[in-house]
Amino acid sequence: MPASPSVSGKPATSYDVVVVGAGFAGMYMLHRLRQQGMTARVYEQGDGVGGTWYWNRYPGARCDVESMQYSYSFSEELQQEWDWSERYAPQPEILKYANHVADRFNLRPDIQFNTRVERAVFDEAANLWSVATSDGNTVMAKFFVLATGCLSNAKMPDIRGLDGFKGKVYHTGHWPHEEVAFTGLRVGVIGTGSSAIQSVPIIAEQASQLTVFQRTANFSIPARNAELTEQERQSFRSRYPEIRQFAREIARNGIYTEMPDRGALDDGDNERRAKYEARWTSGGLTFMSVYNNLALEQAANDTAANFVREKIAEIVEDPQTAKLLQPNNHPIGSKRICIDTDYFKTFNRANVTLVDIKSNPIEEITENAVRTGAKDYEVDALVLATGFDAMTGSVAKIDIHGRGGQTLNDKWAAGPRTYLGLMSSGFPNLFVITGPGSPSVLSNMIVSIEQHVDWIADCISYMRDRGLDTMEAAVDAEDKWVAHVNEVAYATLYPQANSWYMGANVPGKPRIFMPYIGGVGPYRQICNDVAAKGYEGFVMA
Ligand code: N01
Repeated sequence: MPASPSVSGKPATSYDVVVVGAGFAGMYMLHRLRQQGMTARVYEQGDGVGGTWYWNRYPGARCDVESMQYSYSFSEELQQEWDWSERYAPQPEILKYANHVADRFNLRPDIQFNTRVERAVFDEAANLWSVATSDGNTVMAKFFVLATGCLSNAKMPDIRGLDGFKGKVYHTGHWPHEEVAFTGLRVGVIGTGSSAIQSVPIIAEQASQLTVFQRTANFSIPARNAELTEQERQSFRSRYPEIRQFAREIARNGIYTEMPDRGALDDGDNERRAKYEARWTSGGLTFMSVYNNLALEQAANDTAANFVREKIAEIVEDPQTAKLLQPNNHPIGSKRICIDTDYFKTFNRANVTLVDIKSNPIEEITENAVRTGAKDYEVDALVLATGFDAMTGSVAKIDIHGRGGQTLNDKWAAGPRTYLGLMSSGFPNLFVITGPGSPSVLSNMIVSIEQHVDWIADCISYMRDRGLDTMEAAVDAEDKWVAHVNEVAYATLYPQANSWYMGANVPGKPRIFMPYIGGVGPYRQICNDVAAKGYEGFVMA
């Protein structure tokens, strides 16, 4: 066996498990491990818990999954006692919740903040991970768990001159902690994904002039956010057992909702329109659940896409702007559908301009303007709502060496390869929470996080009980899983879009559909079956 590279010569402290990230995944992982009497160290690069909700503090940031469902279910007391104020929780409230969880379960003593994990090397002689952190320390751990998040590596656009811009530049995924005041400023927003769609209406109210630079128009459904009444909260809480079970086992995306029993073309025009209208009025992500074939058949999808395009034309007063805002290059839902509060209406404001950078791309950013082929747009501040190097970006930032010194980045050079999205062969005892090849971003993240954490915790306990040292994905099981993930993805319309699901938003990134689209219920069943069969497809020693 070739010797593994060593990380540093310093004496190491030892833990059963090292976890990277103190977002919702890392926090629950720590809680479960401690319940099992294991020692764990969580490293978090921010100075607080909350992950996504720690970093994404842009105006209007809120979760697009309803608050009563976008919450932990592992503690009955927690879910009964926490009061969500609105149908969709705003970022500060979700962050407060994350902090509450950290305090309630006394997690902080085992979390080291302001520390990045930089390198991790599997020591084949000792069957231990050697983990080097940005504070210059190295620790050893039997298990190494990546709770690094799927949308945590903010992507700066590669635009000439950006560094020379004299005004302030903000990325939505890296927003300052202090209040950002746009009052009286000319602001440019680059990008029109979920982050822009949430922030544009708020920035428009503050800025003297807002220019939105759009490359690709996006489908968005009204959120219909509202305060929750105590009665609504109570009604939800009393039904939690049924709601949580449905979300875990039946709903494809981990969200409790009515399940469609027919396809879009099974209804006549009037009936179909009435159903879309009802979902448009009730608002939210479940718009795509009106019919059971919207993600599968182009003709069915067109009916929903046309409905939304018509709505945009109704809302936006200037016909040319309306046309530009109507998505026309991907099936509805094949990019993560957005939900908004008054996004399209914002373009009726006198101080808001939409610039089509598809036909006139941004050429450069000057000291005080965004320059397209057509003209210079003067701005005092720039908001980059340009998204993330999704799913693999934060994993790739850690220099991970598995068996034989192979790096995970080398292994994943042509796209991520995992078995069940949980492990990658050649990297023993390394687990990824909501990794590529699992439902993750196609689901209510907290449902998927809890499922993975429980599975990993049970697996670690199984190994401990049997005195096993290592576990890793078998190559053939991994190959079959990768093929299966691809097969189910290509049976849908999803791969048609240039989405971050496909890695298409990062130049040079392999074009692979990364999440598993088979649905959280079937996926959970597969994972449970694998465990019940003594972790079939994994090699344990
Ligand atoms: O990022 P995105 P996001 N020049 O990648 C454009 C979750 N989320 O932060 O489509 C010009 O969706 C890019 O254009 P194009 C949610 O899962 C959830 O908005 O590549 N433009 C696109 O318009 C979401 O899907 C919530 O042509 C450039 C935009 O920037 C995910 O996070 C809220 C460019 C990026 O859109 C990511 O959303 C927010 C360039 N060089 C986010 N580079 C909720 O829960 C990129 N763009 C509500």
